[in-house]
Amino acid sequence: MRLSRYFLPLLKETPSDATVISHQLMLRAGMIRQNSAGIYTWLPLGYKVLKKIEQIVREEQNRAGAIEMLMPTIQSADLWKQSGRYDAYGPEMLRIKDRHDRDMLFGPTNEEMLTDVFSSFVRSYKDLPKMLYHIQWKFRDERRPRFGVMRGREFLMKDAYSFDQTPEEARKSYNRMFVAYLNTFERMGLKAIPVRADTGPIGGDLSHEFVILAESGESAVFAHKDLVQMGAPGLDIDFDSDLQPVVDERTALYSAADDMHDPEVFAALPEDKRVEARGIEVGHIFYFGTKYSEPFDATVMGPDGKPGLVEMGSYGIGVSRLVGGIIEASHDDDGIVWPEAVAPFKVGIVNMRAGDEACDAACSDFYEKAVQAGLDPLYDDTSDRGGVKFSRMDLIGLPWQVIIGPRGLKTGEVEVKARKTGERENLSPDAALAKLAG
Ligand code: P5A
Repeated sequence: MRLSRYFLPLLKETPSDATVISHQLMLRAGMIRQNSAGIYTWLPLGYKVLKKIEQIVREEQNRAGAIEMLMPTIQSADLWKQSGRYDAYGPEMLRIKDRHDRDMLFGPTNEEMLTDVFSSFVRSYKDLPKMLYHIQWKFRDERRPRFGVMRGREFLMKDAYSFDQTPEEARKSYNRMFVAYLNTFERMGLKAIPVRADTGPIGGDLSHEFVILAESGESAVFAHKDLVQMGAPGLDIDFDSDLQPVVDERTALYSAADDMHDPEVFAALPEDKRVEARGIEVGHIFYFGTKYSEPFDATVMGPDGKPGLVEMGSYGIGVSRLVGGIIEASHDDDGIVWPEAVAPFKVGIVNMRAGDEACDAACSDFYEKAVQAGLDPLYDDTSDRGGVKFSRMDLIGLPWQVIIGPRGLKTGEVEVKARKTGERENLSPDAALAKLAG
């Protein structure tokens, strides 16, 4: 992409209503624009990151055996009256009337809808287990939308739902998602730790939040240091094997969100093993048994010929929240520092003297080759000053910068800068391309 043809509306001033760094940087870097409180337009740069995060989430859901589908954003209130959550959900639910005066709503989550769909098709235990998911916009009329996309009113969620015949089988589904989540967040360059959590309006009695540690985090987190330092199981893990030991290894170590925190147990840990921090909840998983299968009469015939209610769980990832969360975890004084896996472009090319024939030709050549090599470059071909170009590149945080100017051209070299470390290297254009493609 040539910057002169792109749409990258940067802000010079930090908007005063943005209190956390990720919100400030997303606005300044032209990633989002607020339309109403907690409702955002995803500008091209932000949208690209959102899509990359979404794709990683999708790949890891598929790897764990979940099946993608798509449910609507607008739901009938009848579903929620049937589960009893229509009144219970309160003012967070955006209630809508259609032209026939029927009660509709913009879905804050989809337990009811999928249980209803599922129960109208599935009859036998032979059809289980099943894990279905979609990645769809949700609406929650939050009392205090804030921190940009991290607590929006309209936000993108991946929500998966598991259906099993027995509690034991349901626990296996829970474990699959638990492991898939650890891998998912690690692929994004995040260290997300699973902490015991309260189930709130979703219900059930087994639940974990996945939190990344950050000063701006909304939830208090308490955890054993070894849990915080533990790596993810890895993408080669067999999801058909017994995952309980993998989950046990982590859940045996103390961890809790604020609402599940037990000060006495925590205090019993060795002092140097206690981590008390703030966290951003990027995922939340629930096992709630028959809470929704009961009101929707979602039963399957067992091997003994008797019908039984299906056992369910649901599993959420805040896809749009992650965009802010990753920036909270990865930035410096100059701007965003994207982990490569989610970067909007991999390489930024800076033309130090746009208008100079030799410089333009060298840049165009490098740009074309970078496109060919699949490096997804953003080429700053504008006539702005060098200093402006450098700070813009640093702000938007692409992992690599290639600086091409008249001085280097004399020796046949370009300068390659790593955004994260600031390390610079002079290389021939071909060597630079090889390095970046490697
Ligand atoms: C699990 C999937 C649920 O809704 N039902 C379907 C369950 N869980 S949850 O914890 O309430 O939400 C799942 C994740 O969505 C993100 N999230 C938000 N992101 C941005 N703005 C919001 N207002 C918001 N609310 C929830 C969080 O990452 C949460 O873990």
